[in-house]
Amino acid sequence: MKKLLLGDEAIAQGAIDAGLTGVYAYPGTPSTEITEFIQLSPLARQRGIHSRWCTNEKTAMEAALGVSFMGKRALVCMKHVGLNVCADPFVNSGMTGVNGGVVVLVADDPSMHSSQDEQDSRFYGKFAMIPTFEPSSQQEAYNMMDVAFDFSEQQRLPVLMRVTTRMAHSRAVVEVKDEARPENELNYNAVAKDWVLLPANARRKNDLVTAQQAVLEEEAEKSDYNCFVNGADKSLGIIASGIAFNYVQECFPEGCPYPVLKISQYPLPKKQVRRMLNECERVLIVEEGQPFIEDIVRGVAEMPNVLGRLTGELPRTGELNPDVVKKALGMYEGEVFAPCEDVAPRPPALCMGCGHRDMYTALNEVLKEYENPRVFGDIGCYTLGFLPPYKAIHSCVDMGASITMAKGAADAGQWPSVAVIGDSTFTHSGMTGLLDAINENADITVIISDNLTTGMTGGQDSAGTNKFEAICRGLGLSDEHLHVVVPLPKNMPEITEIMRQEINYHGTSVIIPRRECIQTLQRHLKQKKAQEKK
Ligand SMILES: Cc1ncc(C[n+]2csc(CCOP(=O)(O)OP(=O)(O)O)c2C)c(N)n1
Ligand code: SF4
Repeated sequence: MKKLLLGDEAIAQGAIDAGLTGVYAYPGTPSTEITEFIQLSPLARQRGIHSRWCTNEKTAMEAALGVSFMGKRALVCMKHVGLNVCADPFVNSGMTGVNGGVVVLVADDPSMHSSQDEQDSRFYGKFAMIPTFEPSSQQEAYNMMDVAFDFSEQQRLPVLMRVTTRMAHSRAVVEVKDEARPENELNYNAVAKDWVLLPANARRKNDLVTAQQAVLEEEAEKSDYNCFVNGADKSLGIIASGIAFNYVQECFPEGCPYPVLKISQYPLPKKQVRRMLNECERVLIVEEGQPFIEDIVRGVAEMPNVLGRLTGELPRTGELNPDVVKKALGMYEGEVFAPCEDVAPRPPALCMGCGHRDMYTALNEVLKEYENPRVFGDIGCYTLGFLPPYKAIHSCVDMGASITMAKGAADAGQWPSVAVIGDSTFTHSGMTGLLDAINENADITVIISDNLTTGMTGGQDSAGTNKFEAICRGLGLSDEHLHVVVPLPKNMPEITEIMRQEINYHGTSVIIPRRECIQTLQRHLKQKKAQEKK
């Protein structure tokens, strides 16, 4: 059967068809649509496939390991920076290995369309000694999911599958199977000595996994996803990985005259790379993200005939596209990404009527009264409070950093020191920092701007909805310094008074402005109306 699917949807369909038991994920562009597709899939519902959002990427990875421990198949999805958050279970899963298959799908975002850095997840695969797959088309992403689960069970290791924004967010026709595989049966093959990483067990596993790297490399040499396509003109050879292979193909609609080595499975198939180096005068390495393959191939000897991002043939940073690749091949002279003069720039802004607006209006009003106030922001729609007209925040580093940075600044002598964090970000990574602050009664005011959803990534459920006051009390905050307000213009006098009072209190306080995101509110109202009509 043929379907028109986003790369993310092809991955999701592939996982369902491979006999998935659960997807465990925290939203993050460009990976969010994978879990959303599974949530809406009739077959996934019928089979009871787990698809509820997790609190963060670490809880997602650990739950998936639990599924695997019981012999079943789990998919973990996240954006690239999420892999930092779940690095501890991810790296250690290379030591424990798996029982049921585990695929960790990470969507990288070169050019940082909606991210704070451009990290390349393939480094994590190498570092954790975990085999890595990198599909070059939507069809391959679909097919690979089945192969990746089988490979994971065969090698008893998780598989990291890395995609990038264009793969995740572009559509293609994908041939899908008519029937999904059944789920694995529950089994008790996971043995405690593999999973209890006491030093004696871990050392044994470390030796085994290190020795297994040669097997994984052999598998990569044989893999159908890595292939050497010969060409008559040996003045140049091209090594292209993942979606960059597609870009190379687009440059040569009549067929490429040069030999091309396509890489979609790691560890790097070194024999095939050596063949390319031996047979061709120069080798151009085309890869999306950082120069991961190029760095290995050039090595410390800095082989002068190996070209790519490190030598300036391709840009050192940012996303590739067929024009950039054509330019590197000397086939295109024009300006790449020439700005279109007819389109006026539209800086992003908070929606009209958004509660974060009223929160910032109140905060700015109050902070005018102080000398050198500092506001530590976090990641979500409310990060836009950095831009005019609010210009309200001074930092945004990673999820949860607002509270801990505000505490560190207060430790350093800063006052007023204010943290602004969203509800989903607070449960993702802010709660532990608040406990640190409360334990030392740090002189900070924390604003948890609660819009009852995970707004920035499209309005997914937020793990802590209806629980924030209880969480703050449970962490030890006194009721006297815990306030809930409704961020609306008519409530400005009350909100500003509470903010002023808590900033002047020299200890930890929390203010929760709570009003539903306008976008999810509209969606909920529409759904309600539709239900009433039925
Ligand atoms: C580690 C990590 N995971 C996921 C994301 C993607 N992401 C950016 S903001 C955000 C959630 C924001 O939700 P919330 O804190 O409730 O604020 P809102 O957008 O609703 O205002 C997510 C999931 C990220 N930037 N970093
Ligand atoms: S999506 Fe929701 S939270 Fe984000 S700016 Fe719009 S109204 Fe505000």
